[in-house]
Amino acid sequence: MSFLVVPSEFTRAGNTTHTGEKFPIPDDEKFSYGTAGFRFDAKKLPFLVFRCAYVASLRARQLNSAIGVMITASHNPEEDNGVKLVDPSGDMLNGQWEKYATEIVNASDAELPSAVAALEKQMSQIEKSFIARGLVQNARVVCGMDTRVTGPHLMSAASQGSALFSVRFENIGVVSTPILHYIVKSHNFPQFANPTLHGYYTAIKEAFMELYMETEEPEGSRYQPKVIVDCANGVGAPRFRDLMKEIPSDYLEVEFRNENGRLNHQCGADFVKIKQELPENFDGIQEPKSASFDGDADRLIYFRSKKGAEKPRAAELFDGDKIACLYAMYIQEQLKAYHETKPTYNIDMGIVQTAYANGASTRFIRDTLKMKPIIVKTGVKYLHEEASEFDIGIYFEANGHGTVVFSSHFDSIIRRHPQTLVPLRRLALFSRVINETVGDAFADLLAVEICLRHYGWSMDDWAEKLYRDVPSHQVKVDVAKREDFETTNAEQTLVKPIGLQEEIDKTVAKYKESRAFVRPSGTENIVRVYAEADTLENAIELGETLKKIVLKY
Ligand code: 16G
Ligand code: ZN
Repeated sequence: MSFLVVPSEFTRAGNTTHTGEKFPIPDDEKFSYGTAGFRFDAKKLPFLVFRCAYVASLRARQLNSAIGVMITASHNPEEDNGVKLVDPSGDMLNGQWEKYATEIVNASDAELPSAVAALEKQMSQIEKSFIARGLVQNARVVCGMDTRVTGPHLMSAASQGSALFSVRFENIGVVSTPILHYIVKSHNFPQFANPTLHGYYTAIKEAFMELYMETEEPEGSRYQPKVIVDCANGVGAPRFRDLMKEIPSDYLEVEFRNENGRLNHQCGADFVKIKQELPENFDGIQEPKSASFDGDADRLIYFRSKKGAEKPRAAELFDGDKIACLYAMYIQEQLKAYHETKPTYNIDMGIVQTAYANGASTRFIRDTLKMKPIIVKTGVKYLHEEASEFDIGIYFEANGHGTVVFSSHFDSIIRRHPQTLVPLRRLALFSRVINETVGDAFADLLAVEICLRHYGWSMDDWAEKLYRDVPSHQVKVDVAKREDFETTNAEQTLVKPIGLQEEIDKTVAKYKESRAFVRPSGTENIVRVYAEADTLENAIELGETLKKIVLKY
Protein backbone atom coordinates (compact mmCIF):
# COMPACT_ATOMS: atom_id res chain seq x y z
CA MET A 1 0.00 0.00 0.00
CA SER A 2 1.27 3.46 -0.83
CA PHE A 3 2.14 5.86 1.91
CA LEU A 4 -0.03 8.81 1.03
CA VAL A 5 1.82 12.10 1.00
CA VAL A 6 -0.08 14.64 -1.03
CA PRO A 7 1.81 17.90 -1.74
CA SER A 8 -0.32 20.65 -0.22
CA GLU A 9 -0.81 22.45 -3.56
CA PHE A 10 -2.67 19.41 -4.83
CA THR A 11 -5.02 18.92 -1.89
CA ARG A 12 -8.59 20.22 -2.13
CA ALA A 13 -7.91 22.78 0.58
CA GLY A 14 -4.60 23.96 -0.88
CA ASN A 15 -5.45 23.56 -4.57
CA THR A 16 -3.17 26.02 -6.37
CA THR A 17 -3.55 27.34 -9.93
CA HIS A 18 -0.76 27.67 -12.49
CA THR A 19 -0.14 31.27 -11.40
CA GLY A 20 0.41 30.17 -7.80
CA GLU A 21 -2.95 31.49 -6.61
CA LYS A 22 -4.73 29.30 -4.04
CA PHE A 23 -8.13 28.12 -5.23
CA PRO A 24 -9.60 25.80 -2.58
CA ILE A 25 -12.24 23.29 -3.60
CA PRO A 26 -15.04 22.84 -1.03
CA ASP A 27 -15.55 19.29 0.21
CA ASP A 28 -19.12 19.26 -1.00
CA GLU A 29 -18.26 20.21 -4.57
CA LYS A 30 -18.81 17.08 -6.66
CA PHE A 31 -17.29 16.25 -10.03
CA SER A 32 -18.40 13.65 -12.53
CA TYR A 33 -16.51 11.84 -15.27
CA GLY A 34 -18.48 12.82 -18.37
CA THR A 35 -18.26 11.63 -21.97
CA ALA A 36 -14.95 13.43 -22.29
CA GLY A 37 -13.53 12.89 -18.80
CA PHE A 38 -13.40 15.68 -16.22
CA ARG A 39 -13.69 19.11 -17.82
CA PHE A 40 -13.93 22.38 -15.89
CA ASP A 41 -12.49 25.82 -15.32
CA ALA A 42 -8.75 25.08 -15.20
CA LYS A 43 -8.47 26.59 -11.71
CA LYS A 44 -10.33 23.64 -10.26
CA LEU A 45 -8.17 21.04 -11.88
CA PRO A 46 -4.77 20.76 -10.17
CA PHE A 47 -6.00 18.62 -7.26
CA LEU A 48 -8.23 16.67 -9.62
CA VAL A 49 -5.50 15.86 -12.16
CA PHE A 50 -3.21 14.81 -9.30
CA ARG A 51 -5.80 12.30 -8.09
CA CYS A 52 -6.64 11.08 -11.61
CA ALA A 53 -2.99 10.40 -12.32
CA TYR A 54 -2.83 8.40 -9.12
CA VAL A 55 -5.82 6.32 -10.34
CA ALA A 56 -4.07 5.92 -13.70
CA SER A 57 -0.94 4.62 -11.96
CA LEU A 58 -3.01 2.08 -10.09
CA ARG A 59 -4.65 0.90 -13.29
CA ALA A 60 -1.20 0.73 -14.93
CA ARG A 61 0.03 -1.54 -12.15
CA GLN A 62 -3.11 -3.62 -12.18
CA LEU A 63 -2.68 -4.35 -15.89
CA ASN A 64 1.10 -4.07 -16.02
CA SER A 65 0.62 -1.76 -18.98
CA ALA A 66 0.89 1.82 -20.14
CA ILE A 67 -2.13 4.00 -19.31
CA GLY A 68 -2.70 7.43 -20.84
CA VAL A 69 -3.57 10.73 -19.20
CA MET A 70 -4.59 13.51 -21.58
CA ILE A 71 -4.83 17.08 -20.34
CA THR A 72 -7.18 18.97 -22.63
CA ALA A 73 -10.54 20.67 -22.86
CA SER A 74 -10.71 20.10 -26.61
CA HIS A 75 -12.95 22.67 -28.37
CA ASN A 76 -13.89 24.47 -25.13
CA PRO A 77 -12.59 27.93 -24.20
CA GLU A 78 -8.96 28.55 -23.34
CA GLU A 79 -9.78 29.09 -19.62
CA ASP A 80 -11.11 25.54 -19.27
CA ASN A 81 -9.07 22.42 -19.10
CA GLY A 82 -9.76 18.76 -18.55
CA VAL A 83 -8.34 15.35 -17.96
CA LYS A 84 -9.22 11.96 -19.32
CA LEU A 85 -7.68 8.56 -19.02
CA VAL A 86 -6.87 6.15 -21.81
CA ASP A 87 -6.87 2.37 -21.46
CA PRO A 88 -3.98 0.14 -22.65
CA SER A 89 -5.65 -0.65 -26.00
CA GLY A 90 -5.75 3.09 -26.72
CA ASP A 91 -9.53 3.11 -26.11
CA MET A 92 -11.44 5.23 -23.63
CA LEU A 93 -11.17 4.26 -19.95
CA ASN A 94 -13.12 1.21 -18.78
CA GLY A 95 -16.48 2.11 -17.19
CA GLN A 96 -15.75 0.57 -13.79
CA TRP A 97 -12.59 2.67 -13.59
CA GLU A 98 -14.50 5.82 -14.46
CA LYS A 99 -16.38 5.08 -11.22
CA TYR A 100 -13.18 4.57 -9.24
CA ALA A 101 -11.79 7.84 -10.61
CA THR A 102 -15.00 9.64 -9.65
CA GLU A 103 -14.88 8.23 -6.10
CA ILE A 104 -11.27 9.24 -5.56
CA VAL A 105 -11.77 12.73 -7.00
CA ASN A 106 -14.84 13.37 -4.87
CA ALA A 107 -13.33 12.28 -1.55
CA SER A 108 -12.58 15.11 0.87
CA ASP A 109 -8.93 15.58 1.92
CA ALA A 110 -9.73 13.77 5.16
CA GLU A 111 -11.43 10.86 3.36
CA LEU A 112 -8.74 10.46 0.70
CA PRO A 113 -6.40 8.08 2.59
CA SER A 114 -9.19 5.62 3.34
CA ALA A 115 -10.66 5.89 -0.21
CA VAL A 116 -7.20 5.19 -1.58
CA ALA A 117 -6.62 2.32 0.83
CA ALA A 118 -9.94 0.70 -0.14
CA LEU A 119 -9.14 0.89 -3.83
CA GLU A 120 -5.59 -0.38 -3.38
CA LYS A 121 -6.89 -3.30 -1.36
CA GLN A 122 -9.19 -4.30 -4.21
CA MET A 123 -6.27 -4.11 -6.61
CA SER A 124 -3.67 -5.80 -4.48
CA GLN A 125 -4.72 -9.38 -5.24
CA ILE A 126 -4.45 -8.88 -8.96
CA GLU A 127 -1.27 -6.91 -8.61
CA LYS A 128 0.35 -9.54 -6.41
CA SER A 129 -0.05 -12.08 -9.17
CA PHE A 130 1.80 -9.75 -11.54
CA ILE A 131 4.54 -9.08 -9.03
CA ALA A 132 4.88 -12.83 -8.43
CA ARG A 133 5.41 -13.27 -12.15
CA GLY A 134 7.86 -10.37 -12.21
CA LEU A 135 5.51 -8.37 -14.32
CA VAL A 136 5.28 -4.81 -13.14
CA GLN A 137 7.96 -3.35 -15.36
CA ASN A 138 5.53 -2.36 -18.09
CA ALA A 139 3.41 -0.21 -15.79
CA ARG A 140 3.71 3.43 -16.78
CA VAL A 141 1.62 6.57 -17.04
CA VAL A 142 1.98 8.38 -20.35
CA CYS A 143 0.82 11.97 -20.19
CA GLY A 144 0.18 14.52 -22.93
CA MET A 145 -1.27 18.02 -22.94
CA ASP A 146 -2.73 20.47 -25.44
CA THR A 147 -1.49 24.04 -25.91
CA ARG A 148 -3.36 25.66 -22.99
CA VAL A 149 -1.23 27.80 -20.63
CA THR A 150 -2.53 25.80 -17.68
CA GLY A 151 -1.17 22.56 -19.22
CA PRO A 152 2.37 22.48 -17.74
CA HIS A 153 1.14 23.01 -14.15
CA LEU A 154 -1.40 20.21 -14.60
CA MET A 155 1.32 18.05 -16.13
CA SER A 156 3.31 18.54 -12.94
CA ALA A 157 0.24 17.54 -10.90
CA ALA A 158 -0.05 14.38 -13.01
CA SER A 159 3.61 13.55 -12.57
CA GLN A 160 3.40 13.88 -8.79
CA GLY A 161 0.12 11.92 -8.67
CA SER A 162 1.71 8.97 -10.47
CA ALA A 163 4.76 9.17 -8.22
CA LEU A 164 2.60 8.30 -5.19
CA PHE A 165 2.80 4.74 -6.33
CA SER A 166 6.27 4.98 -7.91
CA VAL A 167 4.94 4.20 -11.34
CA ARG A 168 7.08 5.36 -14.23
CA PHE A 169 5.85 8.65 -15.66
CA GLU A 170 6.40 9.76 -19.23
CA ASN A 171 5.68 13.36 -20.23
CA ILE A 172 5.18 13.37 -24.01
CA GLY A 173 4.56 17.13 -24.08
CA VAL A 174 2.19 18.98 -26.39
CA VAL A 175 0.33 16.41 -28.49
CA SER A 176 -3.10 15.95 -30.01
CA THR A 177 -5.45 13.68 -28.08
CA PRO A 178 -5.32 11.01 -30.82
CA ILE A 179 -1.50 11.00 -30.76
CA LEU A 180 -1.63 10.23 -27.03
CA HIS A 181 -4.06 7.35 -27.66
CA TYR A 182 -1.80 6.05 -30.43
CA ILE A 183 1.35 6.17 -28.31
CA VAL A 184 -0.38 4.39 -25.41
CA LYS A 185 -1.43 1.59 -27.74
CA SER A 186 2.06 1.44 -29.25
CA HIS A 187 3.58 0.94 -25.79
CA ASN A 188 1.32 -2.01 -25.12
CA PHE A 189 1.41 -3.52 -28.62
CA PRO A 190 4.97 -2.95 -29.85
CA GLN A 191 4.19 -4.40 -33.30
CA PHE A 192 1.70 -1.53 -33.83
CA ALA A 193 4.23 1.33 -34.02
CA ASN A 194 7.16 2.87 -32.15
CA PRO A 195 5.76 4.43 -28.96
CA THR A 196 7.02 7.92 -29.72
CA LEU A 197 5.82 11.02 -31.50
CA HIS A 198 8.14 10.18 -34.35
CA GLY A 199 6.82 6.62 -34.42
CA TYR A 200 3.33 8.02 -34.99
CA TYR A 201 4.45 10.36 -37.79
CA THR A 202 6.41 7.62 -39.52
CA ALA A 203 3.63 5.05 -39.37
CA ILE A 204 0.97 7.41 -40.74
CA LYS A 205 3.25 8.97 -43.34
CA GLU A 206 4.43 5.64 -44.71
CA ALA A 207 0.92 4.24 -44.98
CA PHE A 208 -0.33 7.44 -46.66
CA MET A 209 2.48 7.51 -49.21
CA GLU A 210 2.06 3.82 -50.05
CA LEU A 211 -1.70 4.14 -50.38
CA TYR A 212 -1.21 7.20 -52.55
CA MET A 213 0.86 5.05 -54.92
CA GLU A 214 -1.94 2.45 -55.00
CA THR A 215 -4.47 5.11 -55.93
CA GLU A 216 -5.18 5.82 -59.57
CA GLU A 217 -6.60 9.19 -60.33
CA PRO A 218 -9.29 8.72 -63.00
CA GLU A 219 -9.10 10.47 -66.34
CA GLY A 220 -10.59 13.97 -66.23
CA SER A 221 -9.96 14.12 -62.47
CA ARG A 222 -10.89 17.41 -60.80
CA TYR A 223 -9.06 16.54 -57.57
CA GLN A 224 -6.79 19.26 -56.19
CA PRO A 225 -3.97 18.13 -53.89
CA LYS A 226 -4.21 21.19 -51.67
CA VAL A 227 -6.08 21.99 -48.48
CA ILE A 228 -6.12 25.08 -46.28
CA VAL A 229 -6.27 24.08 -42.62
CA ASP A 230 -7.79 26.10 -39.77
CA CYS A 231 -5.81 24.85 -36.76
CA ALA A 232 -8.18 26.41 -34.16
CA ASN A 233 -5.04 28.05 -32.69
CA GLY A 234 -4.45 24.71 -31.01
CA VAL A 235 -2.22 21.68 -31.07
CA GLY A 236 -2.97 20.96 -34.73
CA ALA A 237 -0.65 23.79 -35.70
CA PRO A 238 2.68 22.43 -34.38
CA ARG A 239 1.93 18.73 -34.67
CA PHE A 240 0.31 18.65 -38.12
CA ARG A 241 3.17 20.82 -39.36
CA ASP A 242 5.58 18.15 -38.05
CA LEU A 243 3.66 15.40 -39.83
CA MET A 244 3.39 17.32 -43.09
CA LYS A 245 7.15 17.95 -43.09
CA GLU A 246 7.48 14.22 -43.67
CA ILE A 247 5.13 14.19 -46.69
CA PRO A 248 6.35 15.82 -49.93
CA SER A 249 4.13 18.71 -51.01
CA ASP A 250 3.47 17.21 -54.43
CA TYR A 251 1.50 14.49 -52.64
CA LEU A 252 -0.45 17.06 -50.68
CA GLU A 253 0.07 20.74 -50.05
CA VAL A 254 -1.21 22.15 -46.78
CA GLU A 255 -1.55 25.85 -46.00
CA PHE A 256 -1.81 26.49 -42.25
CA ARG A 257 -4.01 29.21 -40.73
CA ASN A 258 -5.09 30.09 -37.17
CA GLU A 259 -1.93 28.85 -35.54
CA ASN A 260 -1.12 31.32 -32.78
CA GLY A 261 -4.26 33.26 -31.84
CA ARG A 262 -6.76 32.64 -29.09
CA LEU A 263 -7.61 28.97 -28.80
CA ASN A 264 -10.93 27.94 -30.40
CA HIS A 265 -11.94 31.59 -30.64
CA GLN A 266 -14.01 32.30 -33.77
CA CYS A 267 -12.42 29.26 -35.35
CA GLY A 268 -12.05 25.51 -35.11
CA ALA A 269 -14.27 22.57 -36.04
CA ASP A 270 -16.87 23.22 -33.33
CA PHE A 271 -17.27 26.89 -34.29
CA VAL A 272 -17.61 26.07 -37.99
CA LYS A 273 -20.08 23.27 -37.33
CA ILE A 274 -22.34 25.05 -34.87
CA LYS A 275 -22.31 28.47 -36.55
CA GLN A 276 -22.13 27.09 -40.11
CA GLU A 277 -19.79 30.00 -40.66
CA LEU A 278 -16.26 30.52 -42.06
CA PRO A 279 -13.63 30.70 -39.31
CA GLU A 280 -11.56 33.80 -38.68
CA ASN A 281 -8.90 34.48 -41.33
CA PHE A 282 -10.92 32.83 -44.07
CA ASP A 283 -12.85 35.01 -46.49
CA GLY A 284 -14.10 32.45 -48.97
CA ILE A 285 -11.91 33.84 -51.77
CA GLN A 286 -9.34 31.55 -53.35
CA GLU A 287 -10.12 28.91 -50.76
CA PRO A 288 -11.54 26.03 -52.76
CA LYS A 289 -10.97 23.35 -50.14
CA SER A 290 -10.57 24.07 -46.44
CA ALA A 291 -10.73 22.03 -43.25
CA SER A 292 -10.95 22.81 -39.54
CA PHE A 293 -9.48 20.93 -36.59
CA ASP A 294 -10.66 21.45 -33.04
CA GLY A 295 -8.29 22.50 -30.22
CA ASP A 296 -6.92 19.00 -29.53
CA ALA A 297 -7.23 17.82 -33.15
CA ASP A 298 -9.61 14.93 -32.71
CA ARG A 299 -12.30 16.50 -34.90
CA LEU A 300 -12.21 17.37 -38.57
CA ILE A 301 -14.73 19.32 -40.65
CA TYR A 302 -14.16 20.25 -44.30
CA PHE A 303 -15.86 23.42 -45.52
CA ARG A 304 -15.96 26.10 -48.15
CA SER A 305 -17.79 29.36 -48.63
CA LYS A 306 -21.50 28.75 -49.27
CA LYS A 307 -22.50 29.88 -52.73
CA GLY A 308 -25.47 32.21 -53.00
CA ALA A 309 -26.07 32.36 -49.23
CA GLU A 310 -27.73 35.47 -47.85
CA LYS A 311 -25.80 35.37 -44.59
CA PRO A 312 -22.28 36.78 -45.00
CA ARG A 313 -19.52 34.29 -44.20
CA ALA A 314 -21.90 31.32 -44.43
CA ALA A 315 -20.03 28.04 -44.81
CA GLU A 316 -21.04 24.89 -46.65
CA LEU A 317 -20.01 21.98 -44.48
CA PHE A 318 -18.55 18.61 -45.30
CA ASP A 319 -18.96 17.32 -41.78
CA GLY A 320 -18.49 14.01 -40.01
CA ASP A 321 -21.47 12.52 -41.87
CA LYS A 322 -20.08 13.45 -45.29
CA ILE A 323 -16.66 12.10 -44.33
CA ALA A 324 -18.21 8.84 -43.08
CA CYS A 325 -20.19 8.40 -46.30
CA LEU A 326 -17.10 9.10 -48.42
CA TYR A 327 -15.10 6.47 -46.52
CA ALA A 328 -18.02 4.03 -46.70
CA MET A 329 -18.25 4.38 -50.50
CA TYR A 330 -14.52 3.81 -50.89
CA ILE A 331 -14.36 0.84 -48.55
CA GLN A 332 -17.50 -0.70 -50.02
CA GLU A 333 -16.00 -0.48 -53.50
CA GLN A 334 -12.82 -2.28 -52.39
CA LEU A 335 -14.82 -4.93 -50.56
CA LYS A 336 -17.05 -5.52 -53.58
CA ALA A 337 -13.98 -6.20 -55.74
CA TYR A 338 -12.68 -8.56 -53.04
CA HIS A 339 -15.95 -10.49 -52.69
CA GLU A 340 -16.18 -10.88 -56.47
CA THR A 341 -13.13 -13.14 -56.23
CA LYS A 342 -15.32 -15.56 -54.19
CA PRO A 343 -12.94 -15.66 -51.22
CA THR A 344 -13.15 -18.19 -48.39
CA TYR A 345 -13.80 -15.48 -45.84
CA ASN A 346 -16.22 -12.60 -46.17
CA ILE A 347 -15.50 -9.25 -44.59
CA ASP A 348 -18.44 -7.30 -43.27
CA MET A 349 -18.69 -3.57 -42.71
CA GLY A 350 -21.01 -1.33 -40.74
CA ILE A 351 -21.57 2.34 -40.10
CA VAL A 352 -22.49 3.98 -36.81
CA GLN A 353 -23.93 7.47 -36.28
CA THR A 354 -25.71 9.46 -33.58
CA ALA A 355 -29.04 11.29 -33.65
CA TYR A 356 -27.15 14.40 -34.81
CA ALA A 357 -26.39 12.75 -38.17
CA ASN A 358 -28.04 14.75 -40.89
CA GLY A 359 -31.19 12.96 -42.07
CA ALA A 360 -29.96 13.07 -45.66
CA SER A 361 -26.81 11.14 -44.73
CA THR A 362 -28.81 8.43 -42.99
CA ARG A 363 -31.02 8.11 -46.10
CA PHE A 364 -27.93 8.00 -48.36
CA ILE A 365 -26.48 5.14 -46.32
CA ARG A 366 -29.76 3.23 -46.42
CA ASP A 367 -30.91 3.91 -49.98
CA THR A 368 -27.69 4.31 -51.98
CA LEU A 369 -25.13 2.30 -50.05
CA LYS A 370 -27.80 -0.25 -49.06
CA MET A 371 -26.44 -0.41 -45.53
CA LYS A 372 -28.30 -0.18 -42.27
CA PRO A 373 -26.91 2.71 -40.23
CA ILE A 374 -26.79 2.10 -36.49
CA ILE A 375 -27.74 5.05 -34.29
CA VAL A 376 -26.27 5.23 -30.77
CA LYS A 377 -26.02 7.73 -27.92
CA THR A 378 -23.69 10.74 -28.23
CA GLY A 379 -20.14 10.10 -27.02
CA VAL A 380 -17.24 8.44 -28.73
CA LYS A 381 -17.19 5.38 -26.51
CA TYR A 382 -20.70 4.35 -27.59
CA LEU A 383 -19.89 4.71 -31.27
CA HIS A 384 -16.56 2.96 -30.93
CA GLU A 385 -18.07 0.01 -29.10
CA GLU A 386 -20.81 -0.51 -31.68
CA ALA A 387 -18.45 -0.12 -34.65
CA SER A 388 -16.15 -2.76 -33.13
CA GLU A 389 -18.84 -5.37 -33.86
CA PHE A 390 -17.88 -5.30 -37.55
CA ASP A 391 -14.77 -6.38 -39.46
CA ILE A 392 -14.67 -2.80 -40.72
CA GLY A 393 -16.68 -0.41 -38.57
CA ILE A 394 -16.97 3.24 -39.61
CA TYR A 395 -18.21 5.67 -36.99
CA PHE A 396 -18.59 9.42 -37.04
CA GLU A 397 -20.34 12.08 -35.09
CA ALA A 398 -21.66 14.92 -37.24
CA ASN A 399 -19.27 17.22 -35.32
CA GLY A 400 -16.34 15.60 -37.13
CA HIS A 401 -15.17 13.10 -34.53
CA GLY A 402 -14.82 9.63 -35.99
CA THR A 403 -12.64 6.89 -37.35
CA VAL A 404 -12.72 3.38 -38.77
CA VAL A 405 -12.00 0.31 -36.65
CA PHE A 406 -10.83 -3.06 -37.93
CA SER A 407 -11.43 -6.46 -36.32
CA SER A 408 -8.91 -9.17 -35.54
CA HIS A 409 -10.63 -11.21 -38.28
CA PHE A 410 -9.74 -8.41 -40.71
CA ASP A 411 -6.18 -8.46 -39.38
CA SER A 412 -5.82 -12.18 -39.80
CA ILE A 413 -6.95 -12.19 -43.42
CA ILE A 414 -5.76 -8.85 -44.68
CA ARG A 415 -3.56 -6.64 -42.58
CA ARG A 416 -1.04 -9.28 -41.60
CA HIS A 417 -0.53 -10.76 -45.06
CA PRO A 418 1.05 -9.29 -48.15
CA GLN A 419 -1.72 -8.96 -50.72
CA THR A 420 -1.61 -9.42 -54.44
CA LEU A 421 -5.12 -8.07 -54.95
CA VAL A 422 -5.11 -4.26 -55.25
CA PRO A 423 -8.39 -3.68 -53.35
CA LEU A 424 -7.04 -5.68 -50.42
CA ARG A 425 -3.74 -3.86 -50.42
CA ARG A 426 -5.71 -0.62 -50.40
CA LEU A 427 -7.81 -1.72 -47.45
CA ALA A 428 -4.74 -2.85 -45.52
CA LEU A 429 -3.07 0.51 -46.15
CA PHE A 430 -6.23 2.48 -45.41
CA SER A 431 -6.39 0.73 -42.02
CA ARG A 432 -2.89 2.05 -41.32
CA VAL A 433 -3.49 5.61 -42.48
CA ILE A 434 -6.47 5.77 -40.14
CA ASN A 435 -5.87 6.03 -36.39
CA GLU A 436 -8.29 3.42 -35.21
CA THR A 437 -7.77 4.12 -31.51
CA VAL A 438 -9.91 7.28 -31.72
CA GLY A 439 -10.99 10.00 -34.18
CA ASP A 440 -7.85 11.77 -35.43
CA ALA A 441 -8.12 14.96 -37.47
CA PHE A 442 -4.70 14.44 -39.13
CA ALA A 443 -5.22 10.81 -40.12
CA ASP A 444 -8.82 11.48 -41.16
CA LEU A 445 -7.74 14.37 -43.38
CA LEU A 446 -5.17 12.21 -45.15
CA ALA A 447 -7.77 9.45 -45.64
CA VAL A 448 -10.27 11.96 -47.09
CA GLU A 449 -7.66 13.19 -49.55
CA ILE A 450 -6.99 9.61 -50.68
CA CYS A 451 -10.72 9.01 -51.29
CA LEU A 452 -11.17 12.30 -53.18
CA ARG A 453 -8.15 11.56 -55.33
CA HIS A 454 -9.38 8.02 -55.99
CA TYR A 455 -12.68 9.38 -57.30
CA GLY A 456 -11.05 12.42 -58.97
CA TRP A 457 -13.42 14.68 -57.06
CA SER A 458 -13.38 18.40 -56.45
CA MET A 459 -15.45 19.86 -53.60
CA ASP A 460 -18.29 20.38 -56.12
CA ASP A 461 -18.24 16.67 -56.87
CA TRP A 462 -18.15 15.69 -53.20
CA ALA A 463 -21.11 17.99 -52.58
CA GLU A 464 -23.20 16.79 -55.51
CA LYS A 465 -22.47 13.09 -55.78
CA LEU A 466 -23.41 12.07 -52.25
CA TYR A 467 -26.40 14.01 -50.92
CA ARG A 468 -27.51 17.50 -49.99
CA ASP A 469 -27.83 18.17 -46.26
CA VAL A 470 -31.30 18.79 -44.87
CA PRO A 471 -31.20 22.27 -43.26
CA SER A 472 -30.60 21.99 -39.52
CA HIS A 473 -30.30 24.17 -36.46
CA GLN A 474 -28.96 23.60 -32.94
CA VAL A 475 -29.83 25.58 -29.81
CA LYS A 476 -28.59 25.50 -26.22
CA VAL A 477 -31.13 25.89 -23.44
CA ASP A 478 -30.07 26.90 -19.92
CA VAL A 479 -31.90 24.80 -17.38
CA ALA A 480 -31.83 24.51 -13.61
CA LYS A 481 -30.91 20.80 -13.64
CA ARG A 482 -30.06 18.84 -16.72
CA GLU A 483 -30.66 15.65 -14.68
CA ASP A 484 -34.39 16.40 -14.94
CA PHE A 485 -34.18 15.43 -18.61
CA GLU A 486 -34.01 11.74 -19.43
CA THR A 487 -33.99 10.14 -22.84
CA THR A 488 -34.41 6.78 -24.53
CA ASN A 489 -34.16 5.54 -28.15
CA ALA A 490 -30.52 6.68 -28.59
CA GLU A 491 -31.41 10.07 -27.09
CA GLN A 492 -34.11 10.77 -29.67
CA THR A 493 -37.08 10.55 -27.29
CA LEU A 494 -37.53 12.18 -23.89
CA VAL A 495 -39.08 10.14 -21.11
CA LYS A 496 -38.72 12.95 -18.57
CA PRO A 497 -40.06 15.54 -17.88
CA ILE A 498 -43.38 13.82 -18.45
CA GLY A 499 -45.42 15.38 -21.25
CA LEU A 500 -42.59 17.28 -22.91
CA GLN A 501 -42.01 14.72 -25.69
CA GLU A 502 -45.68 14.90 -26.73
CA GLU A 503 -45.42 18.66 -27.10
CA ILE A 504 -42.25 18.25 -29.14
CA ASP A 505 -43.95 15.71 -31.42
CA LYS A 506 -46.92 18.01 -32.02
CA THR A 507 -44.65 20.92 -32.91
CA VAL A 508 -42.40 18.88 -35.20
CA ALA A 509 -45.45 17.59 -37.09
CA LYS A 510 -46.25 21.15 -38.18
CA TYR A 511 -43.08 21.34 -40.33
CA LYS A 512 -42.23 19.63 -43.61
CA GLU A 513 -39.39 17.07 -43.76
CA SER A 514 -38.81 17.75 -40.10
CA ARG A 515 -37.11 15.88 -37.31
CA ALA A 516 -36.06 17.13 -33.91
CA PHE A 517 -34.93 15.95 -30.51
CA VAL A 518 -34.01 17.36 -27.13
CA ARG A 519 -31.29 15.86 -24.94
CA PRO A 520 -29.35 16.88 -21.86
CA SER A 521 -25.72 17.69 -22.59
CA GLY A 522 -23.16 15.26 -21.21
CA THR A 523 -20.58 18.03 -20.78
CA GLU A 524 -22.43 21.17 -19.64
CA ASN A 525 -25.40 21.93 -17.44
CA ILE A 526 -27.63 22.65 -20.40
CA VAL A 527 -30.14 20.93 -22.66
CA ARG A 528 -29.57 20.82 -26.42
CA VAL A 529 -32.23 21.10 -29.11
CA TYR A 530 -31.60 19.79 -32.62
CA ALA A 531 -34.05 20.53 -35.42
CA GLU A 532 -34.23 19.72 -39.14
CA ALA A 533 -36.79 21.06 -41.62
CA ASP A 534 -37.27 21.70 -45.33
CA THR A 535 -35.67 25.18 -45.25
CA LEU A 536 -33.09 26.78 -42.99
CA GLU A 537 -35.64 29.39 -41.85
CA ASN A 538 -38.03 26.64 -40.84
CA ALA A 539 -35.31 24.64 -39.08
CA ILE A 540 -34.38 27.76 -37.10
CA GLU A 541 -38.03 28.51 -36.30
CA LEU A 542 -38.63 24.93 -35.20
CA GLY A 543 -35.50 24.89 -33.01
CA GLU A 544 -36.35 28.21 -31.36
CA THR A 545 -39.99 27.15 -30.78
CA LEU A 546 -38.81 23.97 -29.11
CA LYS A 547 -36.44 26.00 -26.94
CA LYS A 548 -39.39 28.00 -25.64
CA ILE A 549 -41.31 24.81 -24.93
CA VAL A 550 -38.35 23.31 -23.01
CA LEU A 551 -38.08 26.50 -20.94
CA LYS A 552 -41.67 26.03 -19.72
CA TYR A 553 -40.70 22.79 -17.95
C1 16G B 1 -17.73 15.04 -25.76
C2 16G B 1 -17.57 13.80 -26.58
C3 16G B 1 -18.08 14.02 -27.98
C4 16G B 1 -19.51 14.47 -27.93
C5 16G B 1 -19.65 15.67 -27.04
C6 16G B 1 -21.11 15.94 -26.82
C7 16G B 1 -15.81 12.18 -26.40
C8 16G B 1 -14.34 11.95 -26.42
N1 16G B 1 -16.18 13.42 -26.62
O1 16G B 1 -16.95 16.09 -26.27
O2 16G B 1 -17.99 12.83 -28.67
O3 16G B 1 -19.98 14.79 -29.21
O4 16G B 1 -19.08 15.39 -25.78
O5 16G B 1 -21.25 16.96 -25.92
O6 16G B 1 -16.59 11.28 -26.17
P1 16G B 1 -22.63 17.24 -25.25
O7 16G B 1 -23.03 16.01 -24.48
O8 16G B 1 -22.37 18.44 -24.42
O9 16G B 1 -23.59 17.51 -26.37
ZN1 ZN C 1 -11.53 17.52 -29.38
